[in-house]
Amino acid sequence: MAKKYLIWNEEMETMPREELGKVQLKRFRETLERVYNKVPLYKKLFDEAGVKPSDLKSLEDVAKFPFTVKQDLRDNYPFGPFAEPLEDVTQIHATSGTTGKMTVSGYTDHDMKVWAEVMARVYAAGGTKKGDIIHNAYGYGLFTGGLGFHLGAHEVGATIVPVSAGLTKRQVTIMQDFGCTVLVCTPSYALVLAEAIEEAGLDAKKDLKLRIGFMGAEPWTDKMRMEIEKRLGLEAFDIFGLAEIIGPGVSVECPAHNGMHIAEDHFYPEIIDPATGEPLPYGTPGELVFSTLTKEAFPLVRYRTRDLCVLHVEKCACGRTMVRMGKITGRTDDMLIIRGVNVFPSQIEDVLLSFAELSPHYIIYVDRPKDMDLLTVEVEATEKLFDEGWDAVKGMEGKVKKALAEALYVSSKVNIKEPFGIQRSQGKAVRVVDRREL
Ligand code: DLL
Repeated sequence: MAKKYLIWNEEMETMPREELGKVQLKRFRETLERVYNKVPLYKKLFDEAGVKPSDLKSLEDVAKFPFTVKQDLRDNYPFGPFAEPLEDVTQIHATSGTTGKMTVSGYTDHDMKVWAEVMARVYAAGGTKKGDIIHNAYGYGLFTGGLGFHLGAHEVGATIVPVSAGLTKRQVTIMQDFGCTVLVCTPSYALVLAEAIEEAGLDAKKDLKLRIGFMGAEPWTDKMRMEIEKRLGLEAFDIFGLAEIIGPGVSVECPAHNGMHIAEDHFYPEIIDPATGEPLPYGTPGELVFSTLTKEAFPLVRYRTRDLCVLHVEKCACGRTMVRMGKITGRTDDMLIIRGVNVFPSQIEDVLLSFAELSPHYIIYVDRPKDMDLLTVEVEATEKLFDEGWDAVKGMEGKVKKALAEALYVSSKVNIKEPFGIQRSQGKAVRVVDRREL
């Protein structure tokens, strides 16, 4: 490839896989010792499963060890899973806890260095360097997005503008006046910003200096990426992470755009069959499981993320040897079962974004009138479609309904709303409202 890629840590990121395996094995053993001796939760889990840290003779033995699940963390809320005394924990984050108790993550100084390192790899993968001005619209606070991107910016020596989420009009002014070159925010908020830029009468390509975007924290499709790139005039990179493992920085897309490279020297990935827990080979879709290899305060062994994706090990054009994960196609817990058929929101997004007459804002409702599941997709018309009138909108509803039925194998109701008829989000977008349990 003609393009010269930036790699932050050549030694680790391009390490031959055999050598990497040795590093992983050594670090995995250390982590097992650490959790077994320091975290009562793991002493119990390992004893119940009849395994000891010394049973890990090769990476093939990983599958002998028990999984950790979110409920384990909730049962030991807040600090039970920590392996270091609280006085050595220098930063704490937590997930929102919308589906139960918050999950709390702790970091020692060493863990903060690991986080800064993996976030520097993220920034470099997209070509960020000293001289870049980063507009950080991820939320600052207990959410790991804002502070994770902040930390990495210092590591690469770029200038960080800690805007955080909200006050969208002001964000546009800041981007323009400060000459921001890198935008980091959720993909749904990137679209909100694109709209605000257009509303202000600006053309992102001419009036702004954005070159690169790192979008993540929620699922998005490649079609959504193209839409964001076109409207914001930047190259968008998918970035993945979760608070339990470190926050953003677990994996990131490189300019080859064929998956997200996992920082495998710090996070050990596996794919399992979500129903049986059996490990699956590379190339097979399943649930993503991570073990941390270098974390001190909050190490995790075989943590079930509930995210669904595929891992690829074939060499990448960018030179990195680290495994790539495909886009998250859904979660084991956001998969909708509609009249017995498995439906993922990403499949619906894919169909909606293939229509130029629709704008990429949508929400999915599931109801159960008369004991029968009803899937309703609400999506916005573009100004152009809306101006064509009622008949055009109704005709389009029929076309979308047909395309959805072909892609999902279930029928749905489609409501096309007026422009701005769907509520905008500032952080992670709520795409699915399942009203069946309510
Ligand atoms: O969302 C960390 C993050 C911040 C990642 C900023 C990227 C950018 P949590 O709040 O713990 O952490 O949520 C983790 O979000 O298990 C996935 O279901 C989802 N998720 C995160 N990144 C992506 C992505 C942050 N790129 C949960 N694509 C994860 C799809 C993502 N889903």
